[in-house]
Amino acid sequence: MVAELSVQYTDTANIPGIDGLRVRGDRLLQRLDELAQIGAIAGGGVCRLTLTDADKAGRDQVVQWMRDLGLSITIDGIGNIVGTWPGTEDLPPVMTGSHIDTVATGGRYDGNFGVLGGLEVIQTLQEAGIRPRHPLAVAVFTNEEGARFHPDMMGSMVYTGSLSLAEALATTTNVGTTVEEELRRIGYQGDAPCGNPSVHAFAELHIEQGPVMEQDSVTIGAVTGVQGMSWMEYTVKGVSNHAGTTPMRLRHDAGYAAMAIALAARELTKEMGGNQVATVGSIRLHPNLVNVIPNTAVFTLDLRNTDELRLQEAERRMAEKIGAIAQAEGVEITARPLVRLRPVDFDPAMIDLVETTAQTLGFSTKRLPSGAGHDAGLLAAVCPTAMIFVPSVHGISHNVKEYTAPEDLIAGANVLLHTLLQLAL
Ligand code: HGY
Ligand code: MN
Ligand code: MN
Repeated sequence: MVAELSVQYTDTANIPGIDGLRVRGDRLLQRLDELAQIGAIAGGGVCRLTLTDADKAGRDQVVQWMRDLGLSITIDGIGNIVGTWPGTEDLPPVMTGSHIDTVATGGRYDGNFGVLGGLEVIQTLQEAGIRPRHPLAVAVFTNEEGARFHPDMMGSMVYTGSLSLAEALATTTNVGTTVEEELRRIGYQGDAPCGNPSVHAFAELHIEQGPVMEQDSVTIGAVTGVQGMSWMEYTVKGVSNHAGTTPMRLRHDAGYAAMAIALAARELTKEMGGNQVATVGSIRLHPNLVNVIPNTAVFTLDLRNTDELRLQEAERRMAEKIGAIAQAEGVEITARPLVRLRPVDFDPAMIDLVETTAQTLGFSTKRLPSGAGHDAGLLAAVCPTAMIFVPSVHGISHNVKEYTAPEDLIAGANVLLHTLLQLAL
């Protein structure tokens, strides 16, 4: 889906004192390090699952930094935090930001880099005495990861109106708590309206989380869009029996069926080729005992593709494979959709802006789609949107070993600074 919107922006090259402006890289790295201490886990990673105490502590820290910058802070009904620095004119804000919730084995840059990069840009402009016409806003979207409560990008879905607040608040985990209960518990259920935002343009700074930029030795990614994703949860019902006495021909093994489906998903990616990906990331067996044939398996299947028709084909072919496996093993399989997002194409003028801004600053660039989901994928429906990528070492992410070189982080923040300036001046 190409955003029908397009954006005008100011060429700032001839504005005195602008083109030499750079962020304070040391301060950005310092904040990244400080935020990473909240929910720190062994190996240098971070566990700040959404709406947990660690997420609250991270939110409190970012809100404090926003207060220190004198931003006006709003919190909406799903807990999205927006810190705004007023412009010289009462115009729709130019927005940046991302998320600070992480997966359980997360790195310190995924999401956090986009939020702290936005704060660094505002502080740099404040210190330079440059106040743009448009307000500048930094958003912290709730539950981008979707690791504890599905779907992912929940906060930006509600912010842009593609998921109702009521539906999001009622979402439960498999241990019974709801999003609303957890938001209240950590004190982040706000009253700012959500669902119909007025944003001039949105640019998200993020690590690539994949190997492409490193392979091509590129510093800045001008992201063309976000691939589509389909998350399903399957529940397999079989028959528990003795692992030793039950002949194979009499088994209805829920665990075997689930794992056969995982194998079939891998086979499907080989059959389809291209950039079709498939992941069975979580699986629970019951009774989960060494000598009992499982009667229940609950697992998730994450399918993604940059092409909507290919993603639909993958979904269709997996449904056929699952039906055949269920019939052969004599088990019952029910499916629960968790999230379904079509591929998104970013506004061409915004992609051009990121690319030319990075090249003007002297950085190598590459255009590429995002393999990961992002809040920008939702903002693209309501305003001209872009993403700025920096490389991930060895393409690792959602892993404590996630790492991006400091010079690349600072390069990305400087591209964000000048991209936002051209949109907001
Ligand atoms: O799953 C994703 O791509 C994102 O990290 N939520
Ligand atoms: Mn992210
Ligand atoms: Mn992530």
